[in-house]
Amino acid sequence: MIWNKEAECMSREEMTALQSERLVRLVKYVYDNVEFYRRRMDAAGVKPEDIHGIEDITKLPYTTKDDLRDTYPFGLFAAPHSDIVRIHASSGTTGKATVVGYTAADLDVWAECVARCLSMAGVTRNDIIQVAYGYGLFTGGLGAHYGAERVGAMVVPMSTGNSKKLTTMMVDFGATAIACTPSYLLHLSEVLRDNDMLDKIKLRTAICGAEPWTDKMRTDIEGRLGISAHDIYGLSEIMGPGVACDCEYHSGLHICEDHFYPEIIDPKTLEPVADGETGELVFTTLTKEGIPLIRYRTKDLTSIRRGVCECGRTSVRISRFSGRSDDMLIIRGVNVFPSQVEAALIEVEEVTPHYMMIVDRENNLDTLEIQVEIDKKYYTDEIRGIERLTKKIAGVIQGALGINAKIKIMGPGSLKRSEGKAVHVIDNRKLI
Ligand code: DLL
Repeated sequence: MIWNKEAECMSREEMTALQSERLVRLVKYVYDNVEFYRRRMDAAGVKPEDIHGIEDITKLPYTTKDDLRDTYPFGLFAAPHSDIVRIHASSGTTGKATVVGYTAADLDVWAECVARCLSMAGVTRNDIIQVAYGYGLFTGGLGAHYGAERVGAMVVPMSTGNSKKLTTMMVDFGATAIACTPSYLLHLSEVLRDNDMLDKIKLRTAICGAEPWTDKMRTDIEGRLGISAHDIYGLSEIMGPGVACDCEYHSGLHICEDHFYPEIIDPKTLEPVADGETGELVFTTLTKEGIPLIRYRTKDLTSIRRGVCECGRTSVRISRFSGRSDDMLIIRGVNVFPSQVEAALIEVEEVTPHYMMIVDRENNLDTLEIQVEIDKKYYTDEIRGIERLTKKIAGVIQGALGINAKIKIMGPGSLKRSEGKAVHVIDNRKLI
């Protein structure tokens, strides 16, 4: 195990002192290097000299995903482009992605944080780990990859997709660990079972995240595969996977709080809530150079717990996530906003703005159907015309969301109109 005891088992006083020192440095850094923050802080009447320690954090303004979108692509970068060595991106609320940049030092911190999380899941240099998060702009693949290399494990960079190949290699290589989404791991357990391979695997531990899941689902996965499964959390804006993870006691996710300072607020009043109460998680990146964020509203709902864990770590813990305060969906590990579908459909002349997204789960894989209402002008019951239009819309949606959706063309006026706020999503997935 690589336990960074110095960071993970600090006394509260030491941690507060470290966070305070880092916050003071961060605030000066962003004020000097990011015009957006200089303006925001000026507008809020707060200067770097007003921040003396972590207790002053509430004087600082919040940052949101919209701020990233409005400054697309690089407006919030604090380091010069010549110092940025990697870019990642995730879905924005409409057409534009939110883009994040890392300096070499940021990548080093990231690998360290993921390595801490993998160590919580019991991964060591003796493990063979299949990384089955997507590699590419999504942070999951490369994030888990470099963390696993930092631990010294043997990394198999599978990425997502080919379950047959993955399960065959799992057996042939004797993989002992896997990093992937929990729903995909459930699916893999079925592929293994259907191919009589369950008793041939050497899997011991799994590091699952990037989408909501439950303790019941964890114990289900553990029972089916005879492994221990761990919950890893993160978001690209803050870093990627590795912001927090749960240890063998599964009593909350330990935050790497020497790098990410957490607050829980009421999403309506924006006031802090008491420990143990559910609210929106907010992070300040204490050490990031590429794109440091102050009081970033994650929209993820959770509660915070303090006190020493049975494992010995002293870091603040968050509970399993109970949802989001916005309408973001996670479909096959990909973040999807209904507004992205809306923005994409506007480009298709033949359809009206009425649409419905139906999300479901078949064999533990998410499915998305989008019902789209055709404009009266273009309505025809000619099959070939409908097929052509279906294909066209599927292409537009794939381009906008990055995932395939089944498109169902509906006749004019056939989608139910809502009397209040329009309902665009039916999510039939039941988190067991
Ligand atoms: O999902 C990073 C990641 C990759 C985390 C691999 C864990 C493993 P984004 O694509 O930016 O980044 O999506 C971030 O996903 O705000 C949550 O809503 C959700 N999410 C991530 N991990 C968990 C989790 C990656 N363990 C968004 N439980 C976040 C529940 C999660 N939701």
